[in-house]
Amino acid sequence: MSFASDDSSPTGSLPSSPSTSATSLTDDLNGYRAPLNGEAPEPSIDGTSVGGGEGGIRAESVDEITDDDKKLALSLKSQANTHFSSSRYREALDLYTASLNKNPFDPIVWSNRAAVRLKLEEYGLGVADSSRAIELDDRAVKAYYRRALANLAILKPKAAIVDLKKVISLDPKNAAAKLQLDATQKLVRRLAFEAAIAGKEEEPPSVTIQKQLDDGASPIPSDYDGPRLDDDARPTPAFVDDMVAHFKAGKLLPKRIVWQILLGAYNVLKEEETLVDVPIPEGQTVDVIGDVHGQFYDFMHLLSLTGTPSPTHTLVFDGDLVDRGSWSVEILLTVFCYKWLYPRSVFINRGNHETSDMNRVYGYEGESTKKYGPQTFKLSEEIFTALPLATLITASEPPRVDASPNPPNPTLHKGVKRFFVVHGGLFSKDDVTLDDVRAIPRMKIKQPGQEGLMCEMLWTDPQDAPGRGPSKRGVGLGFGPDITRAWTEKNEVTAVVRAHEVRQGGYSVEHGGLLITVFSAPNYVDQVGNLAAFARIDSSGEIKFTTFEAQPHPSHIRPMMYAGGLGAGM
Ligand SMILES: [Mn+2]
Repeated sequence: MSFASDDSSPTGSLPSSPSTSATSLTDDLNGYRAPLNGEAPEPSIDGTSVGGGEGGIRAESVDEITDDDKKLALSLKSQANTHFSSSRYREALDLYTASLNKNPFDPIVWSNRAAVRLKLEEYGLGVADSSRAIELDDRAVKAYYRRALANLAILKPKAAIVDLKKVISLDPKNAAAKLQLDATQKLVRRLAFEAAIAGKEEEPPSVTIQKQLDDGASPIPSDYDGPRLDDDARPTPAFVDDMVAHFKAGKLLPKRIVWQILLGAYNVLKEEETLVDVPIPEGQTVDVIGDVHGQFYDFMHLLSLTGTPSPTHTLVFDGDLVDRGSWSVEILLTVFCYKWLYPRSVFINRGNHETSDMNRVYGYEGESTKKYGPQTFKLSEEIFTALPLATLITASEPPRVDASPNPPNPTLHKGVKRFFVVHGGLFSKDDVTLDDVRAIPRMKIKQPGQEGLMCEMLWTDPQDAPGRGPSKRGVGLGFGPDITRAWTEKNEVTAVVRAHEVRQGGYSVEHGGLLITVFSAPNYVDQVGNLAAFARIDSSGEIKFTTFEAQPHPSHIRPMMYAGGLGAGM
């Protein structure tokens, strides 16, 4: 399916620069496709059944494979290795798959493809590929190690420990595995300890900290020369600007101010519904921002493109503000400051990284504790439970007659478009309604766990195949275009807008225009080389995308540097 690009489509007042482009939805209905993507179709989700390649069937025994095919498989493997070492993971993935289609009996290729799966955060598939390598060679050290990392990433540390011990028994000098085993064992002990003390009703951190502030504890140091808040007063726009400049200079705030900001935002967030209604007043726009993951310098560039929020300009952050990038605290404080300042112009959906167990593994706990102490982490854990799970953005004017034809014959609600904005995606059941989402007692449930509506909204991903399928991540599930169509029609939703998955071009439009992905962390974890994007929806419900590239940041501060040894190599 291809559409002529529409040069006359207005790009609004979006700033443009050589690294920035605004495109209309009509420019790219299919979203990004890597050049090689699809040339080596994966036969099934576990990659073990029928081969694609030139339409052949994967050999069932090694005797069926000709010497030529074995040679070709090795050549494809070495090409894949080259792409992998240059961080071209999609290309590497396709070439490893092509190699496996020629010769599915080479454990190294399965193991190498598992390494790509880790880079692409397809941890469920990473477990499957490394398991296949181990079936073919029970001494495949790297495969055990990769399977351990994949299990660790999906919070199965006990399974990881079994494999890490195996690595060390096969390769006693493996320092990385020893470090990882040690950190993982500590994590398991800590989780057991926390489970044991959980339930003993303690005073919530927000209450303790408010009392401390009221009692004058943690006063602002006399030599502090940064921005200040008046007690009990909302920040001003000038305060936020000064705070951001302070952060850019590599400085910290006094704990007192950090806590004032966190509590200020919390008091607003906890009063919101689980599904927040966001109307787009006539002539205004709402910007939807995907994962930013602690990449502060990219985040500031993003805000320069969207413009800062104001009473007439709304921003919706669709989760995953924190973890991985090492300025998660600075981003959180900036967004929370704006939320406190403009409660009806800034909205924040919870992502799967605004959760306690992910924060332990991916850096936010380490970072916030290092910068502002353990109480600050505890307070943010509590605040994350108050983040709404979804936003319903509703246009105020009917679609324009000259609107983009995507999606064709849009589903309207009372004559206008509306968009369901959620971090992950749709559900394991067909009959979930907007009222069901609104009724989720998010602050009682606290953490999304491994199943249920909250887990699904934070974790699921779209898939090309119809129906539902296992999650390539190992958490949540995949939902197909038919699921999206049925759900949007039933709920009178024009399209689902979500984040959660990196897109090489910054965004994608799938499922016949009904499923939009926006990812706002360019060159994700300093490695992926992707563009980032945000979506701008106008008051008639028309969506435009702006893409942008990564910005330089201080090079001594690396992603995952606060992750405490866990997740090395991920
Ligand atoms: Mn996510």
